[in-house]
Amino acid sequence: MKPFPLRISSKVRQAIDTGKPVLALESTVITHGLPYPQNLEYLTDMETEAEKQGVTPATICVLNGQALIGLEQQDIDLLRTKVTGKEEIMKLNLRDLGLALAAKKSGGTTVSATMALAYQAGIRVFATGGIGGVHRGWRDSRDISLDIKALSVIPIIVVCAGCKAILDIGATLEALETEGVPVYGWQTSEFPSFYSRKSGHRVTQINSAQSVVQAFNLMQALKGVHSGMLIANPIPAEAEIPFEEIEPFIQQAITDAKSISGKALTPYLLDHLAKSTEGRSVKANLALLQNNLRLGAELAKEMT
Ligand code: PSU
Ligand code: MN
Repeated sequence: MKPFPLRISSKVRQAIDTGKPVLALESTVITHGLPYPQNLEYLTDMETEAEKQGVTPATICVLNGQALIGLEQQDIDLLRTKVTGKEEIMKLNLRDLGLALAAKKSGGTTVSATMALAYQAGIRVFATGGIGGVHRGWRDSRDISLDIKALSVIPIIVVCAGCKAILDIGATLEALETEGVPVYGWQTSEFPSFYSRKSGHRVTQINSAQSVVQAFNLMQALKGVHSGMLIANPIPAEAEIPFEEIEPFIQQAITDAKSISGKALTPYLLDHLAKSTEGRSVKANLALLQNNLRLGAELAKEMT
């Protein structure tokens, strides 16, 4: 079997070859998670911040049928034209990757797709905003993100700010347990809920990068186990939107989303929140992304 084709950027290639820390970043947050132009600002800010933290950033996406690990300037320019709405850009999860390449499509990669591609490239740490999970109303819709499955079969450490409060957080944590995914709270014993530091759900606390990497390596040493690991890093206190404040906006978004399902749901809800909170949710989103990048960088450095 031929290996899945990847195009690794020159900077990422060099870092991998010389054993320097590399941090994977996803791109659905750029194509479908944040509004324009904040999404493009995020892209450049993140790349700069990663370098500042001493890691090589590997933003992962699919452009014109090529799976990219790390972006060159021309890729950033191309992504820019695509997200300004001039061309079609898809939301690609893990199961979409084969056809996306075969049919020469372009798309942002979700957590599941980014994990798969990062693993192919030999990257072991990945920072995102929030993972997908079990949607509220899952009893009827059965909407459970492929991110959960990916975390159970791809050995990568994923740093997130918890799962979005638009989900059923308790059910998401239960699903992660069923799938054998270790979930740890970064210096907290409460699972954060993306915009808020709290959720009312308990997790095991972990306090140092060394403990994370040791625990991860020991899990990998268990024969037959290939699960990833989820590190939940609460949003910085100054950027937080308290649970009680954001909840009514979420309720409204879910009510208005009645006719929306499948892949379109998460982007719809995020967009709804951005509008109803007058940009406050976007600000919080950017703050937690940056915070996760810093922790991801620390873990990537510990890993090497
Ligand atoms: N978190 C954000 N914005 C996003 C997402 C997460 O702040 O856009 C994306 C991630 O890429 C995640 C995906 O993997 O949403 C989950 O989508 P779904 O619920 O359709 O599986
Ligand atoms: Mn879904």
